[in-house]
Amino acid sequence: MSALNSQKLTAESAMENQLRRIVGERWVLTTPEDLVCYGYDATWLQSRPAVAVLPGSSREVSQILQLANERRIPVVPRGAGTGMSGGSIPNEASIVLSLTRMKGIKEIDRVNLVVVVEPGIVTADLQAEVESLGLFYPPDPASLKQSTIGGNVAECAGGPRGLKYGTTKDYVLGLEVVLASGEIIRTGGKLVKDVTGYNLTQLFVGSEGTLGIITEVILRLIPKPESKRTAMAVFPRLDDATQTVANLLGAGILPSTIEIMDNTTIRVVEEYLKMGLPVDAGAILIIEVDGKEQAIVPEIEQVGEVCRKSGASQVEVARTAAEGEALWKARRAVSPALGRLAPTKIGEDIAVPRGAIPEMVRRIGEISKKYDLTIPVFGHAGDGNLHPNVMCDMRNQEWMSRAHHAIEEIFGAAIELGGTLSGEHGIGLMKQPYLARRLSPQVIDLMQRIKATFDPNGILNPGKMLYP
Ligand code: 2HG
Ligand code: ZN
Repeated sequence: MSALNSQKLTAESAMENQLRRIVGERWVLTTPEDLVCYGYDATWLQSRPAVAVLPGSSREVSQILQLANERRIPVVPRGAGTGMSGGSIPNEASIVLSLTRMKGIKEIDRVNLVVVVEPGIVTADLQAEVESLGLFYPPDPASLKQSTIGGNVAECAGGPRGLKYGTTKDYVLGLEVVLASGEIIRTGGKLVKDVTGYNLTQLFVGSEGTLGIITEVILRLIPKPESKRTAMAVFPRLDDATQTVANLLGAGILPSTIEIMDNTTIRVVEEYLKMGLPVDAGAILIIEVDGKEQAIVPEIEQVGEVCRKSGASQVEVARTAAEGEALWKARRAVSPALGRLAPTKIGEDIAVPRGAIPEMVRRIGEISKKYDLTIPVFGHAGDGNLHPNVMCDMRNQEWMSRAHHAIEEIFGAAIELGGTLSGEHGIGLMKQPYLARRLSPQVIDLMQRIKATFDPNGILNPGKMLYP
């Protein structure tokens, strides 16, 4: 062994020992079989960190960051690893900081309509807890049964209900954050209104772990809607389905969701779940309305009328909660089911002004033909956020090159139509090369200076979102 290598190993084991002193022996993982579990997310990217550490408190997070900052070791925060932009992929020199042990609900404050949670709580668990008290936390990323609130905040996760209720950013009122230096700060509070100084809370939302580690979140809650109705509208023509979004919103209806699945998506989910989806349709829309029972009964009828007038051949309203849930099961199964079409799935996340949805979907169709690629389209049509998925095979260079050209053109079209690179998945590693397509050099420079102020040694999730 060379002198340099043995020095490196000694330094590594000294660092591991210090981490063990902070969190306890059991919560420092170093074997290859453990580390492999901390090197993936929901993209096709993979790597392996130097070490994974699972702190149990903000104090421990603070001590870990002090150590990492002194030694200039990269720290990659991580929840459940369901991210879709490579945000939690570590490099080989990194400490992965998994926040999954910190999963408590500290308080449900029914007077102030807030819940105070640790970052590792699973989104669906939090929702079930508050719903049992008649309260509601609306953001519903498709991964909600696995994803954690810390990750949702760091990526500003969205989901179908974004249309009526907004996304994670609209519910974060306050945070506890550990800075790169190890200092622990608090922003915001249990306040609906607060304009005291810069809005640092919102600066951390969607910052992808590059500015600080979120160790506590104060989330706004609303009363749980009394009832809901879910409908599936079947459209022979994709174009009619996309135009229906504007027709519904123009008719003065604000459903909680308008989700679209195109023909390829319908077929692949049907193959996977065998639940009787209309495999010959050009597209389906899954539309849900919620609120008071007396209000939603006429509202779902009106939804049906608008859909039929807009070209739907059939509109089926779920008769029971179980039928409604089956439709959501189908929708949430799209991502996993797409794996059947090709070995590699590059799931994009563009967002355009809603009026541009029909044109955006047409352009994706043209791009798919031009590059001879399967690009299923599904997503949150109601709020302008679409998921064209470019199907390819990372082992095949020629195929990947076509895929990358197609992605560039999809981003180009979205931006031309007044849109953006990501609506809810973040930039991470996957979209970083395209950042300058959407942000001006001045804005990127300003963001880089903000990053340097929060993290002068560049240890927090380095290389993500911004250029290093
Ligand atoms: C969804 O809406 C997720 O299902 C995943 O945001 C999207 O796989 C995707 O591209
Ligand atoms: Zn989505």
